[in-house]
Amino acid sequence: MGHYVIPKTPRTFKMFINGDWTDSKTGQTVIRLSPSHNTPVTIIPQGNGDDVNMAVQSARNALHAGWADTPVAIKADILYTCADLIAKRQEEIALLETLENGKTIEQSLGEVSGAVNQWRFAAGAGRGVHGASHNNIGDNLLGVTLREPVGVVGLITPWNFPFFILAERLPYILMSGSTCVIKPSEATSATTLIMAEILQQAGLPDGVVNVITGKGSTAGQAILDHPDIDMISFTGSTDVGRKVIESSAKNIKKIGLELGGKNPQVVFADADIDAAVDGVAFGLCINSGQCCVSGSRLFVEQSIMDVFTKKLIHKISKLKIGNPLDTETQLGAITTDAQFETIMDYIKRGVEQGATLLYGGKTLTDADGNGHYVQPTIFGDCTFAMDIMNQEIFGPVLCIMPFDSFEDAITYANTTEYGLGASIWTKDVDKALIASRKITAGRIWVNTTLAGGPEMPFGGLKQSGLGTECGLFGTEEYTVLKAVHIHLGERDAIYN
Ligand code: TXE
Repeated sequence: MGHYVIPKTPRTFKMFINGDWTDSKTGQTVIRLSPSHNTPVTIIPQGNGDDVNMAVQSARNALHAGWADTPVAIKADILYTCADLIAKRQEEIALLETLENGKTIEQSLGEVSGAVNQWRFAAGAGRGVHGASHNNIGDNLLGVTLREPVGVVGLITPWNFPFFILAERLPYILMSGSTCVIKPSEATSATTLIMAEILQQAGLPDGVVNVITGKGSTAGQAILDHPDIDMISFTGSTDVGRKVIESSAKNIKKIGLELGGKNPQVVFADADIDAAVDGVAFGLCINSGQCCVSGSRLFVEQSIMDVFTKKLIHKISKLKIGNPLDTETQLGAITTDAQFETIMDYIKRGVEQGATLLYGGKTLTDADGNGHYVQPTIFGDCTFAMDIMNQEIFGPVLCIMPFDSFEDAITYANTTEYGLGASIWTKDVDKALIASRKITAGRIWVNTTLAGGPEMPFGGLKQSGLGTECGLFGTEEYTVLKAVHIHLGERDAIYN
């Protein structure tokens, strides 16, 4: 057992608007219980449309007051200071993340380090964003493209990786010169408010970043409906993603979406089986399966199906599930009651629709009856008609299906409306590269899974999203392009 403990009293937070720490206009708050311990851990203001209006106004003012025109070197210095401050507060941020989210403390610590890496990378990468010149469009015409900030961004984030997903977007938004209003998930708002404290301490001008906490249906929807927001960056469910698209119809705002996934793991018979077993187990169990790029469908070449399944079950049966504050724990709690019920409902439907439950399927609590834990669960005899095979479950539930040929493996991997991630396990370089080309997914891994860093861009294909985050594209995402046409020398009259 590590040294992490639940604080005796819940921590109270305020929202952040125009550099001020404030309650919501209605004064309402919500107490967040740790999903692992059933104990109050944070008290968060419940903002709504009035608070959103103030935040949008302050983001608009800050844009015109000079953030857009601040030299990138100054912006980058603020981001580097943020990175240092995040690193200093790593333990505090990780503890809050685990208390609100239920993920293991080891994972939270790793995500805070990953966030530091993102803030540092974005600071440097964002300085290189530039337009181009066109010197070949005519003797007397020179073209120049200008990249400009998109403007005020509404950033809506989910509960599965609250601090890390923020770090994949916010520093890039800031380097673009845009300003923003953030609405974190109502279940996990604390670490976003800590990020606002850090930004203020690092010298970010008032109003550039504002954080409104509250429900998706009120505060979130008010952001979507606001006529003075230029772009929505949304990460969450496909259903709310559709609402974001609808909201764009009102004022034609730009949108960036990262939505669900039903990601294939494809294991060929020539793969390093033990490495693939470990990768498949990790892809299934990370964040208790509440991960958009979880490997939730496994396609295994028929000749190794039995041995692979046995080894996989053996591996996941050894994983330690329980109190996420214990540094030995490998699977923490399911974050929300609603998500817990969704997962258990899918498991029930899997059995009802004829899949064979090969392992797991049970729920666990601690000795006091607290906590929503779900055993990693494996289903065999799956068909594409089953709900568990074609819908995002967002829990540690894996569907296995054998394949006979390379062509079948590709067809099966692509039999989904989603296109977020895919992993391919083989020692044959041709198979690996051809499969990488043929599988439709924004992120592909070969002989590994969920590896990466801020240098690599990502985005969802098909119904998994729109736009590209991180890498050298991460800042461009939050810009617009303007084309300037410059006439050189004397201009011939068109009308004589
Ligand atoms: O997501 P929501 P939920 C998937 C996953 C999960 C399902 C439901 O399959 O089971 O979504 O999770 C805000 N206007 N993912 O219900 O509701 C909300 O407050 C504006 C995949 O929690 O989409 C939160 O801040 N905003 C995913 C954010 O949207 C609204 C991560 C996400 O919540 C809103 C999370 C509205 N009308 C869930 N309604 C991923 N891609 O990683 C809600 N929100």
